[in-house]
Amino acid sequence: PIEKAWWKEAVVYQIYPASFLDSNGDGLGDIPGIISKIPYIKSLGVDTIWLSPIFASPQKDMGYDVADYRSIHAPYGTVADVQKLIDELHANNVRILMDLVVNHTSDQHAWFKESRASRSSSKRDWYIWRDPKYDEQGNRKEPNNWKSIFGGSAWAYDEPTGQYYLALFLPSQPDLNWENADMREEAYNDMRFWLDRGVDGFRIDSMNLMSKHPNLPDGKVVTDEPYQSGAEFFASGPKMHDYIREMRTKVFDNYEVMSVGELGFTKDEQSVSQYVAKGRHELNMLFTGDIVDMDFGANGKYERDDFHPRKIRKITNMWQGAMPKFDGWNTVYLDNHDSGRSLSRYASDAPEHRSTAAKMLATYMMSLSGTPFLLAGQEIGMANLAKNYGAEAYIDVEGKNYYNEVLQTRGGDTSKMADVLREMQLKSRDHGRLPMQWDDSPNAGFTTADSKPWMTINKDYVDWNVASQIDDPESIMAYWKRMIALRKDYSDLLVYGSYIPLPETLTGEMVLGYERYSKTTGQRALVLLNFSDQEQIVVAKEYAEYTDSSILVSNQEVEESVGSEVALRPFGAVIILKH
Ligand code: ISL
Repeated sequence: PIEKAWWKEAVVYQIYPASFLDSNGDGLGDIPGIISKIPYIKSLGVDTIWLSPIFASPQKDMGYDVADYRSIHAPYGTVADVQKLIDELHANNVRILMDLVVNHTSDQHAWFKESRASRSSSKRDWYIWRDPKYDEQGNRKEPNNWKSIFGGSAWAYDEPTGQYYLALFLPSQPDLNWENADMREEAYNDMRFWLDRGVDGFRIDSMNLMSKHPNLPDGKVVTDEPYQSGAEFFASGPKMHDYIREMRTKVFDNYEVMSVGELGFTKDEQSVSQYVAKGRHELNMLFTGDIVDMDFGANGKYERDDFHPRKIRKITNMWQGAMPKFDGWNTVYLDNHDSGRSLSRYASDAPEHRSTAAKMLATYMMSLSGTPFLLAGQEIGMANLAKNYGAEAYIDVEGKNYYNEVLQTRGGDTSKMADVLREMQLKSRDHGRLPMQWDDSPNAGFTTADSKPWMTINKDYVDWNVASQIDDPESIMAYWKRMIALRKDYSDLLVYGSYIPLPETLTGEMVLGYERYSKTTGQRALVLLNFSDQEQIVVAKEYAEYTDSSILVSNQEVEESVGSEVALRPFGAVIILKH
């Protein structure tokens, strides 16, 4: 049987600090705002929060560009405020994960300022500097053809010292050189700084980009664009596992740390297993990106590719099946601050379906093996900005860069951008960062009525907000609370039980179905999730053993006892427990 652990049973609530609650009317969420909502967080039944970065930062990438790991972005509060947050969470038995962004820093970090000061700086080698190349005409060129994840070259030229530095995200986010042992030690000290203050763990940003291929070779040419991905040479590089093990033995093992690595580009079972297989002594769990990429095109995020339930079946079956093979553990999530809301992309935010669809997704997340992470707002069915918002509503750098790149190729003609806007309406990172909708007062109770929120507030807050759901037993929020409680009550089955996929031939292509089984308790459950806006009938003949079983939970009206057929209404979900 799977070894039990608190971090396997945890239910994590992701808070995007800028967007949770503004306590001082400056239009930006803050730490005191989060502290004031601890009773609310607790009432949901979640027991851990993950805070996206709150550190001192010029905010070129919303804090994923850290200028000082030991101080707090002033509008969010102070280190003392964060200490109070940690202590009050702990007093309520809620743990806290911080976002650890150590693949890169801000160019405003003292380390980088020193590094760029001169070629002979003692910190020169803390970042990745290379001489220019020159073409036949003698024009200066980047050291290789890698493309930045946010567009353009992955190299930025530093005029005064005549070299390029590597920056896989923005030019203002230079990549650290993990080969340098002094740099690693300083990063470990910063981690200890927060662990000593009681932080319970880290979500490690862009974790598998920390080790690059030492020769930084050109990426494989697959497009006719000037820059190519190059990810094969910067993701899960040769020293990746050495670094994680060192971080573990030197830092994490001295505390009770929960570690969650963000894995980009690495998708195959074999490579993934190396990060979390028991016995490797590396990470507790991972975010593999495939679940938030299901409607991305083959050539990039903003290329059209419709979601189909077959995709979630494939990814779910793959990871639920893989982890037990190597005694690994994973996360379960559908939303984060880098994506559109799953409700709008994989289910439906149409008024007639919204509540049922949000509950169906909750049923999915709470009935799988792995540690669930929900993004604040999921519990009230927050959705993407609607189609009638124009380009100006989108402010995130990734989407904006892409929009402007395409706009340029279309001669700056904004009337030709409808296709791009359509994709942004589904996938822009802004949707995951919309301010929390607390009530139906002006500015949704996120900030004072007369202040200007940092980010568009979705007009649908009038109908979809915390206040309108908190006392309604039929609400999405009530359903989430029930699901979270069920997961705890049935942890042998829902957290630790085995996962048995149901074939598409049995469920039909629009329904995701699986069984959970606990050897320890003998409990068995059938989970059926309708990912379509049509009624679906699942003939569960082969599962006749369910005939006299009862409905553990459902988002639709169902009989206490089912026969050999289960009728799922649009976006219907049901968990049937065999006694
Ligand atoms: O956001 C993405 C696609 O839209 C991803 O490619 C994302 O950039 C990647 O998963 C890494 O994300 C993390 O690091 C970035 C930061 O911008 C993201 O917010 C963060 O989650 C750089 O620190």
